[in-house]
Amino acid sequence: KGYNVAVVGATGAVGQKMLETLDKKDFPIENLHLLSSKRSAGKELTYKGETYVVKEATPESFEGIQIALFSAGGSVSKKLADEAVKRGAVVVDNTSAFRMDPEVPLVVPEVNEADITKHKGIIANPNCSTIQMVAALKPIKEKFGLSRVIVSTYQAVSGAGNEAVEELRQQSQDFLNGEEMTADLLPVNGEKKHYPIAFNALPQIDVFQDNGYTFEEMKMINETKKIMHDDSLHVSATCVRLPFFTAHAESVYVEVNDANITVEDIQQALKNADGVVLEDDPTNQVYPTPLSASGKSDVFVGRVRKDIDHPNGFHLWVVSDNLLKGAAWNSVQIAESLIKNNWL
Ligand code: 11C
Repeated sequence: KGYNVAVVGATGAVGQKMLETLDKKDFPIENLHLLSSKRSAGKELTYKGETYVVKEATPESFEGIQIALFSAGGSVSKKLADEAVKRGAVVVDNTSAFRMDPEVPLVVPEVNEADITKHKGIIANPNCSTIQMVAALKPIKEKFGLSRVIVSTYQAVSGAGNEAVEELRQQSQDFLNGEEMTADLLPVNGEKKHYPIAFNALPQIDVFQDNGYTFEEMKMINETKKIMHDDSLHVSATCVRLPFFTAHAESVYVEVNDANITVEDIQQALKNADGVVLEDDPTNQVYPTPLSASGKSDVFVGRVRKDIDHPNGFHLWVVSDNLLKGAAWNSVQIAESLIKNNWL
């Protein structure tokens, strides 16, 4: 038996990966509805060899829909998610619109799948850089306890959408041709200032908050505590955009609760964890990179090492495809879990 599924934001960077993932995982679909904002309506997309015309998402689009995967931006979710729920759909929302709402579970299935049971129609998919980090933190916290996390990210431009990918491509070409680079989009669409991303590093992802952190950094901090059910966990983040297309990398410093834990203990815990692949062999230069992780669903971890000074401190290098585990695959996994466990 298949389900009536709507993909909202089907033409975007995540929406396209959503379709690829549904196809690859052979998600049981009876009827597929591809929806978007007014701007992208009318475009044609193919799914399993069939052509679909993308329609503008309206409240009525959700009549008869059982599962709605939203990734068309927070304002679309705020406007239409409740309308979809009213009509009987369960919404998996890939925007930041409802993530911190206490009524809405925020889920990474490898970490807190059971939270899905508490849903009242909407389940939030966390921010991409949060998802890959908590997938790696979960086995460490479970086995050794966790008191502190300090993360610095190295994030791909596709996190900012297809237009940011195009901006990097254009600037790279211009720079190599000896021409002036123009910056219209990054670091943040609509901000007063824009800086080139090609051959650069931008320490701003999303807008600044009053406390001097960016919204991306605060997402990592707040979402991590919510997903891991631990408000006492100390989390701090610095998020940086770099000039590559796909997969976010993160340098993650953690403090565990026991000073006797070894690198091998951490490696073993990661090796046995769902959705995590340990690629850690420095003598043979084995570690994950954005290029090696691109196109794959797992979270890859390498460079596990003990802090030089702090007996409870460890450093990890965590890499994952931001559009797959960071977005489309995590959403589809939540939808699979809804079906498998009869939680729809
Ligand atoms: C980025 N992490 O790389 C962001 C994109 O809250 O879902 C994801 C934004 C979000 O720019």
